[in-house]
Amino acid sequence: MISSDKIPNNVDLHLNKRLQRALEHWQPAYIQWWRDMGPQGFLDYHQVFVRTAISVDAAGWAHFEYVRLPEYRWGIFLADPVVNRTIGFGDFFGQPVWQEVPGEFRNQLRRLIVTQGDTEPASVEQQRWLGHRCPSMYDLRNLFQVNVEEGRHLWAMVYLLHSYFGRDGRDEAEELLSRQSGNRDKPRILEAFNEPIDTWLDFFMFTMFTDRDGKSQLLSLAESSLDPLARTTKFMLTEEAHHMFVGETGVGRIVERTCQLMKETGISEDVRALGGIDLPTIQKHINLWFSLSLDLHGNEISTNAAAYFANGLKGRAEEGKWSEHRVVETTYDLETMVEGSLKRQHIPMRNAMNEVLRDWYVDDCQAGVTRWNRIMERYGISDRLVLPNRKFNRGIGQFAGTHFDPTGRQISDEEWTRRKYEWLPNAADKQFLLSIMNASLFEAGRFANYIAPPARGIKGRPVNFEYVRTEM
Ligand code: BYC
Repeated sequence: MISSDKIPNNVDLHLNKRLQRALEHWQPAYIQWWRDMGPQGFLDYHQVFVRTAISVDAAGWAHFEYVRLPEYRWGIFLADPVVNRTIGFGDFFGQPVWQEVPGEFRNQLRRLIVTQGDTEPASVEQQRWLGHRCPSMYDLRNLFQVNVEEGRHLWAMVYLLHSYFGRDGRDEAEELLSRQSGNRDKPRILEAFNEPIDTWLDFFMFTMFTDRDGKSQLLSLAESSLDPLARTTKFMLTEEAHHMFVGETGVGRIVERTCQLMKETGISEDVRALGGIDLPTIQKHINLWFSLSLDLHGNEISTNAAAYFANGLKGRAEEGKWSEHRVVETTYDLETMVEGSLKRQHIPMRNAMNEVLRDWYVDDCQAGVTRWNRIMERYGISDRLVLPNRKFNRGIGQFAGTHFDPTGRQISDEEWTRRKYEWLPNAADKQFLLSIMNASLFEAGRFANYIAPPARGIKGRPVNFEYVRTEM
């Protein structure tokens, strides 16, 4: 059960006074960060209908109430331990999991936890102005739910840093509040978390594609030999699912509205003239956020990934579904770049673990895109949305520095420069989106013209429920 302490937790924090004091010392800095970098304009006079964890089992943690955002009960929640759990992969396969950090893996683990932790506040920073352009009260509430849970995920990583990494961990926890998304001098660690998210199309694409990287990375960390890391990330995954729901249904509702506008006026009519978002613009945003999120899986050939796997620190998604867990002999048939040309190579499977996770990720994304296409099918529209080839627009890994079109055809620098904005959003696209999102629709039950209402509301409430209320 979760305590009602100053820092809600299910880790018996009160029994470890030193840790409790350290976290209580970090807490005001966190709240200050939330005030400075969290959802701007909605911190003091609004109450939001959000869910808060009251226990980690399926029934107990989804407790809903109106909350002022700075008073959200962020805390430390770990999934229940698995009795006699053993390491599921790598060189230590079959040995008991670790409850403490082994000295020889300290740096690797710290690095993984810091990288994971850094993405959480980054996403809140990226999204902090979106409330002023929300398409409905329902969507505003979903944005804030995502934001408070990303804040909680930061708490999850800070708990691990404080508990297991001593002085360095405390320093890292402070650094997590001092880097800033998009800041030239102190940027966030991974590139996709420095991109601005100032339209709701970007937000939905981010929660669809980038939060899904969150899912694949958390699934692989949930297999970790460091048991507290595995249990922490396991509970984070239950929260992550809602974020992807927001992204997938958000884009789906935009696609649906676009289909309606296309039907109303004849298929070839320009949807933009009617204040909707045309399919080519939606496709460009898929191209952008999918490729940025592919980069988040790291290099196709990675000695870091091989070491993480060997040491049992970070596995594959759903490791239990694989038949062989040491992975010493097998190879991965990988497309690589050699002196500017594509070449297939067999590389040791452990070195390809980033790519193995990326395979899982691409399949999971494809399932979502297929569901969007069913909406168009239902409306009798023959256009289809697609994922670009995974070599397209890459900034990390084998294909960075070489250009490919969305079908995966290698192209020259000149063709890329000339045609880039056929495939990716340009300034005019951004301006158009901002023009149809120029004010917040803060009225229960009303939706912006470019998005269809959801099929149902939150937690049995109607779609026109007052999901965010203003205090008088
Ligand atoms: N941007 O061997 P490589 C989420 C660096 S999202 C910039 O391929 P590795 C969320 C790399 O650091 C999930 N730099 O790297 C979603 C290394 O640098 P050094 C977040 C990059 O370690 C939405 C060098 O390139 N969780 O939760 O195998 C909202 C060599 O690279 C990037 C995690 O990421 C990049 N994209 O793979 C909120 C899990 N990629 O050492 C939250 C933890 C690579 O040479 N992180 N580099 O200076 C990891 O597992 C790994 O760090 C990565 C990178 C998979 C990210």
